[in-house]
Amino acid sequence: MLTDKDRIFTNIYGMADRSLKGAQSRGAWDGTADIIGKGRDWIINEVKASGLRGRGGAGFPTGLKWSFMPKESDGRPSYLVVNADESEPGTCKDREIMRHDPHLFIEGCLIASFAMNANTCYIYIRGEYIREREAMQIAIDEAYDAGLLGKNACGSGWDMDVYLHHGAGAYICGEETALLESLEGRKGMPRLKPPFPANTGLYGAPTTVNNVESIAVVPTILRRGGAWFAGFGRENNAGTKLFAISGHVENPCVVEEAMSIPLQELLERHCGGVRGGWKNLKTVIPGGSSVRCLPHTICDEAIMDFDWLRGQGSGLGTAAVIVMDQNTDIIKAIWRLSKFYKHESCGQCTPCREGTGWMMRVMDRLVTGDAEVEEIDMLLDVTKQVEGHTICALGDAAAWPIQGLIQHYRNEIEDRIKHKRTGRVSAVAAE
Ligand code: L3W
Ligand code: SF4
Repeated sequence: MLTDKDRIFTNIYGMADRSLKGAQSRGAWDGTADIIGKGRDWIINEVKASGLRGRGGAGFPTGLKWSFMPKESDGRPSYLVVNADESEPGTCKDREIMRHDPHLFIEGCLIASFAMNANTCYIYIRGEYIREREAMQIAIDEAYDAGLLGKNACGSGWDMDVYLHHGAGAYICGEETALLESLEGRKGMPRLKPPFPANTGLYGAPTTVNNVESIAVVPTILRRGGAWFAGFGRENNAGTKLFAISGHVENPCVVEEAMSIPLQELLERHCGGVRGGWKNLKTVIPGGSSVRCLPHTICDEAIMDFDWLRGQGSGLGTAAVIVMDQNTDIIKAIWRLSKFYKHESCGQCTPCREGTGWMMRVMDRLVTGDAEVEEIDMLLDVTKQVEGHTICALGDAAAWPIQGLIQHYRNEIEDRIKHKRTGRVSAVAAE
């Protein structure tokens, strides 16, 4: 259980002053030049020791990712690119950092850029985040005016520039290589990996792409020590974590908690519990929309971390916890996600381009009950044809929610088809 003194984001609800002065009074930019003075290897080793895993969805170890960057330049520049294109349905944690604690994030950009030998950092911010980009630009300007960015940033001897780039509203630009394409001025379409960005990234140069939260926690980790951060959560699932909880809870919120907190405790401590009580819970999508849902029986024991949720066939993803109570039409909820993924597919690979359309059209029929029972297995088969057969993770993301629906709620789908035949379709499904 996290106490206030353990929290990294002390202004997540925007109650305090987010300006440079306010941020400094809460500890931001404290001893930054000294941290940089300890050198690249020290920073990367400390981030490795913290156990920090990427907060954008995949959970790749951050220190390890940084260590892939070349130590010496081969003539090409190195870049840090921060993925602030937060578009995963249900996810709004990076938004709160950028709105209310932008200086911690910018300080993290400086330290991470130094650690990776990058003099330039691009922040790719979601196009719809207009207030957030205003807050970020004000904070960046304040940091330049105070000598914290630019030439000899913070008096550290390191030159570093930060540029804020506005996205234009495509979900796929949150995929790291589509983001790089978009940043280069092209249509946001994922690239084949390998090569990974650490070898060939922005403008063909070594690049690390990190999520906003991954970068924003770094200054505090380095001030308090990697071992401090590693002390929260479980082995391989360390640290504090922002959870964005939405749906059928009394008080939806974004909250920083220790990794591996039980789901029930998370909802009851911070959200006033499930609407109508824990017994009224039907299902939870624990990690943004791109993972399989957990039925009530599993929610009773659920631990909110990468490995536990992966072990259940789901995932922590972006830690956007979408709660649905017994009144929810789960078929319709997953149908809506199918529509989203079909719309957001960039269309360059066949299983995703054709498969998302197929899946959505079958879901169209399942949601109204106008399908044959055999189509459930056919749909499952289509999801398996898409999963693992595409250039980027969007194909998997479209397949997994449907697989979760069929795995846990097949009876409900069959009932709807049978009831439709007998003229008894629920009011919700018929809307
Ligand atoms: C060098 C290797 N680098 C992996 C790097 C790679 C990337 C990171 C993770 O994200 C997730 C999905 C959803 N040498 C490397 C290497 N890397 N092996 O590590 O890579 P990967 O491929 O595991 O995942 P990914 O494709 O980057 C997919 C989640 O993202 N998701 C969520 C999207 C939305 C948001 C948001 O709104 N904030 O993030 C959508 O699918 O959970 O697991 O940097 O280069 N050998
Ligand atoms: Fe584009 Fe979908 Fe292929 Fe990703 S999986 S590259 S979104 S068509």
